[in-house]
Amino acid sequence: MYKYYQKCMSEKLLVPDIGDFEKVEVIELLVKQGDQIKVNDPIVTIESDKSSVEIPSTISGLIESISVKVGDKVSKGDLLLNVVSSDNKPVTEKIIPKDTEKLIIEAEEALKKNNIKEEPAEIIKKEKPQIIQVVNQNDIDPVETQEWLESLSAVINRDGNERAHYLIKELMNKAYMEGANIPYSQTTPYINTIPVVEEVKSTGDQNIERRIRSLIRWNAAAMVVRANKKFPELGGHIGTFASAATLYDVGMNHFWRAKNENFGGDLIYFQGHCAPGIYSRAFLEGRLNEKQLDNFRQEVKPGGLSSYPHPWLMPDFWQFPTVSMGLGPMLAIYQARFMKYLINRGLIKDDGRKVWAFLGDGEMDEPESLGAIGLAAREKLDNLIFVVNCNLQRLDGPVRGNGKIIQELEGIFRGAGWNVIKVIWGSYWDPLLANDKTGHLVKAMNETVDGEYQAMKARDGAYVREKFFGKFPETKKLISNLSDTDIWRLNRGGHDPHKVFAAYDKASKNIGSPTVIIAKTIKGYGMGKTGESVNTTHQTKKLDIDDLMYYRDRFDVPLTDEQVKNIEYYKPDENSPEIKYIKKRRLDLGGYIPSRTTYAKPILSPPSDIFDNMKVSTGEKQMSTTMALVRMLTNLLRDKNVAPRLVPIIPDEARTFGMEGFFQKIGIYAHEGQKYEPEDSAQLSSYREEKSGQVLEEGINEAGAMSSWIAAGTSYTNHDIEMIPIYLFYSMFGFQRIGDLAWAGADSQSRGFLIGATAGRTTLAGEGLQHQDGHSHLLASTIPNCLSYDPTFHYELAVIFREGLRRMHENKENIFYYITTMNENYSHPEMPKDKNCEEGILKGMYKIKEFSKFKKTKIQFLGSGTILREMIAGAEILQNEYQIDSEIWSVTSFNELRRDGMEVERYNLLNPDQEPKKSFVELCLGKTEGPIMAASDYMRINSDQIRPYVNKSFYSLGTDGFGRSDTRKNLRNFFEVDKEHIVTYGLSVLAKEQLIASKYASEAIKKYNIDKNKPMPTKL
Ligand SMILES: Cc1ncc(C[n+]2csc(CCOP(=O)(O)OP(=O)(O)O)c2C)c(N)n1
Ligand SMILES: [Mg+2]
Repeated sequence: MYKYYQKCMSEKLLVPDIGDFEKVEVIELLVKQGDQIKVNDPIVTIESDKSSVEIPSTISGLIESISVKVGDKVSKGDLLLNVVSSDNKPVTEKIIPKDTEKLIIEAEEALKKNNIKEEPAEIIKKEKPQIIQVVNQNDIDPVETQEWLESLSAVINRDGNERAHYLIKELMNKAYMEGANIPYSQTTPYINTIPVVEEVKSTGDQNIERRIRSLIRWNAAAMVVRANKKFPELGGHIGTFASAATLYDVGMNHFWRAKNENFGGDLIYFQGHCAPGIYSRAFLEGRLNEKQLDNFRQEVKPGGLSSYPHPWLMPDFWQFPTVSMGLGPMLAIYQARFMKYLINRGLIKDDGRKVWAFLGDGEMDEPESLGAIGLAAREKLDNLIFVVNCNLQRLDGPVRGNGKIIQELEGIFRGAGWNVIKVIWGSYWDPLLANDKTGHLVKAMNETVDGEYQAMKARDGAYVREKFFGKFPETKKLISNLSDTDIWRLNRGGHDPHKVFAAYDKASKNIGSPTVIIAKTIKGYGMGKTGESVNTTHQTKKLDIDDLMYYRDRFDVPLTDEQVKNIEYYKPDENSPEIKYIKKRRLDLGGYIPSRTTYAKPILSPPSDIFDNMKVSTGEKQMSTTMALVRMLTNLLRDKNVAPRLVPIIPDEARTFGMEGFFQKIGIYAHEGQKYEPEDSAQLSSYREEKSGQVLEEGINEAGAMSSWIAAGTSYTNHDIEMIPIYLFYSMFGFQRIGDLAWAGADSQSRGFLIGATAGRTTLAGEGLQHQDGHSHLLASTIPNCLSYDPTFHYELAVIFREGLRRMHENKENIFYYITTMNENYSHPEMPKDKNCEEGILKGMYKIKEFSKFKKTKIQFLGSGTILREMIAGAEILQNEYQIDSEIWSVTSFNELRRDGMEVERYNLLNPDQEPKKSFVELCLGKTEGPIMAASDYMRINSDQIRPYVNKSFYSLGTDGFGRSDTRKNLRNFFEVDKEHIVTYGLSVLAKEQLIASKYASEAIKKYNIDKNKPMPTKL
């Protein structure tokens, strides 16, 4: 830490090391003479052209005098304040930040003093004994091998597995030191991870649980078949849940605790295609009725059930949207991480809640599924459990026909540092494995590929006898006394409630790492010849009568043939042991799951004066809207309601956005704190990591940052605490990169801010094609509950942001904001005094300026973002050089204007007999004079959106085409949105409207060297 005070009558607080900056402006004094201050109280805010930072006090005491005023330029070492210290301890001498060079010199001196001679260590060349190494795998001394194995067994029996593991590790280390080539294996044999003797037994009533599970299976399948019988176009899936029923049931009956007044609740990410199974259970639990089941996938009329988990459509039921595969795993990881963040920041209590995510084995091929598993291990997320349902099939065919998905996943997860539990074989295999003295059964298991495993379950016992056990005489012998039916009964681990229970139990108790349970199942389990383990299982949504009969018999569902033919649901009486049991289990676990509730208190919006400094002109001072935003966030961190709830999320761009001041001020979240002294520890903006840090610095990981944003934006329901996530991304790498996550965030009803920083195709000058964003507003417009704004001036930003806080976090509206901010520095005017200005900013447009000297010819200019400034400049030229008047409108949101326009238009069409309503665009422009010209730093279609709502000639300019690096001036010329093009096109438009002669435009084309033959920028 920096300390800058010197011994004297009073203490002096000096400007600390502020990095590379000199003569930085003081923009705010946060204290006054006579104030009592404490260590860390902010004293002044200083601002360079890139960022603003508060300087905290390092002394407690009474301010005797202040030596700086707003507008002063200060550098390191300048005097800020004199303070009469209230510290009792004697004032120390000036403490100088650690000087690395000095430390090195001292260390070298010490070395010399101790006379340590740096002599080369004696290299002892050991003669390697000349032994003949047998390269092949054959055992050259089986007796010796047996002795080693017996010793190991003795250790396991006497001292347990841990000790055996330790000894093996030591042996391997020793062999490595001696130069042996240690075989590296990420995988273990193709058998269950938990040995039979260590399996914790379920206390549940297995018979009753099986009956319940059978009914859930039946009703789930019936729901899909009935819906498709009625409307074959509806679709649906039976095979996925059929393979996963046991995996869900064991969790529901024994592990997953619901949210209630005493407990925050476990969070379960259900695999999207399993939705029918989850509804089916809710039906037995009495949460859904038959009518609702019959409306599966028919949501337009109220009361239908959504095809997949969609919180937007079933807001009291589903918590997490998962059906876009790959998003669930990632969202679950960041959810678990955010839970720890809230705990470590002291915002929620640690009551051992877990996040469970159910995933398909095919889904694991999505890069996102595995993309964040390293983070989960690094952050020691032992509150996270993945269950990968390995039914060996995806939609078209096998997941890994030629390999083994379970082994592959084991290696990947173990390599990443996860606790891996494989649940491959069911209990019927236990005696066979116990009798496998020669190891040939395990060998056959290891060597059989998934394509074969799948094919076996599509056939019968005789086929398995021949193809699998027939591989070796030893395995053939093992099953010589089993019938084909017995062989067929040999079950897979994921269908065995005992094995699943043991795995869940172990996963729940694991400490220090996330757990993945990799369970082997059969796709379409029980569906018979049409649907079980065949390549078409995934698409099967109809079962014929024979299949239905087979399904009923297989699971002993008590329905008559007639009832089966009618595909009736089956729900036992309320007083039946099954219904009583299912309800009791959930009651004991705190309530029903899934369920979406919220008890979060609103966050009171900050008083409007917190933004008052953004409503006055910045005068000479130039700044970008990105910087204005950071200034605003710094102000917000002074509001006691808002400050603790802000979650700034950054994917490694804090310095680009001038946010490095936040590192010291609120710290970077790091679950282990900071184990090192940062290189820049002496500086004001030092990289400070802390267990209770507030900033989520995600590294170069937009998808991860977005997942954090969703976790924080839904904290009001998942943790009953309203948080305010603000994810600042490099505009192009935001919406475009994470579009599907943004959609999931919207479905999840996330509340918060997305900031597309350094935005605009021509405003982010040097970076080029892949950086310059000219379309993110269009992407944002595709999301119905996303409000997007492209402000130009700091007061617009302040008004929009405050309204966002009010609507989302005080009013609890399920909307979110996308705001673009830019990195072009300019001065910002005072907010217009017009009382309707704020309303206009929020609705999308307001008049910002008018040139009306000549009262002859007029044009309406509509501009957004930095291009608004080009318009103002162009309008000035038109006024001064061509005597053309204009009105200039700042359009903060074409998207919002279009939404309003659509709604009003629809109303008018539906109410032909009523007085037509006016859209906001029409209210603004209806009575104005002259044609309209709109422009933004985005594609023309951005402003074209309001074209239908103006009954005048409308022209638009924009930045259609690929970006490229150059200066802003050249880029705006290239895309034809600079003031010269605005003047020229303006004149041309007026000529076309026959308001002026065409010669003016022709002259302007020459004057400004506009090349008529240059192709459209979209073609360049
Ligand atoms: C991102 C994405 N791509 C494609 C799909 C379409 N789709 C739905 S299920 C499925 C196969 C799923 O296989 P798997 O993950 O193994 O799940 P299983 O049904 O076998 O449990 C596919 C391709 C989707 N839902 N999401
Ligand atoms: Mg699968």
